[in-house]
Amino acid sequence: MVHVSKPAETKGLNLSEITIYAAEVSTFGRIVAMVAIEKGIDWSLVPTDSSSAEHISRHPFGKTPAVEVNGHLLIESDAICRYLDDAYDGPALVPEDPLERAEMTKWMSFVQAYMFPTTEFGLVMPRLVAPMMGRPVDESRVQKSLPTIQYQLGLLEAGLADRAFVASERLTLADIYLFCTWMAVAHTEEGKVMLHHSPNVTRWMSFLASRESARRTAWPEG
Ligand SMILES: N[C@@H](CCC(=O)N[C@@H](CS)C(=O)NCC(=O)O)C(=O)O
Repeated sequence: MVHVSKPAETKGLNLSEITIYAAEVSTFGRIVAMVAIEKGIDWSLVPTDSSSAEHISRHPFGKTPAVEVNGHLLIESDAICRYLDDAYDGPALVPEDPLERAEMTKWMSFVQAYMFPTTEFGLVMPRLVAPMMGRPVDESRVQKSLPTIQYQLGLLEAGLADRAFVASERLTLADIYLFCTWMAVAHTEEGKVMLHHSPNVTRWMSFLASRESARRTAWPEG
C-alpha cells in the first residue's frame, strides 16, 4: 500500500492525516486504506504485528487495523470507515436512503460474520500464508472450506445480477468490503477458478480494480 499525498477536505474539523496500523498485506487494512483514498484523505501505514503487546494496547482483541485520527485512536473497521465517511467531505460512501443503507450494512455484516472468516481461515491462510511462513498447506482444511466459499460467492453473484454496485446506484462501503475480501480469494488457484465462473462478480471486480483506490492498495501478485 502506498502513501497518498492529497490533503482531505473536512467538514469544518481540524483533521490531519490518518495513520493506519495494519500488516502490509491485510484485508481489513486494505479496506480502510481504500476508503481513505476514495474520500481523498492523506494516510500513512505503520506495518503492524497484530499479536504484539504494543498493538494489543490499541485493540483488546489484537485485530488490525487501528487508526489514529486527529489524536484519537479508532478500532474496528465498521466504526473507522463510517467515521471517515461522516467526518470528511468527498463522495459519500454511505447511502442516504434508509433501505440502501440497510442493504449496505447487510453486506458488511456478511463479510464480518461469514465471508471473511470462511475465506481467510479456510483458504487464504492455509493456501497462501502458511507456505510463506514455511508451514505445509492443510489440504483437508482447504477442501472442506471450498463448498462454503462457493456458496457465499453464489450469494454475491446473485446480488450483482443487473446492477453495478451491491447496495446502491453508487459505490458504498459494502462494495469495498466485499472487493477486498474476494480479491484475497482471487490470489488462490481455487479462487481464480470460482471467480472465472461468476461473471457478475468478475465484471464488478474488474471495475473496482481499475479505481485508483484499488490500484494503490493492490497486494503483490503471487
Ligand atoms: N472486526 C475486525 C476484523 C479485523 C481482522 O480480522 N483483521 C485481521 C487482519 S485482516 C487480523 O487482525 N488478523 C489477526 C488475527 O486474527 O489474529 C475489524 O472490523 O477491524
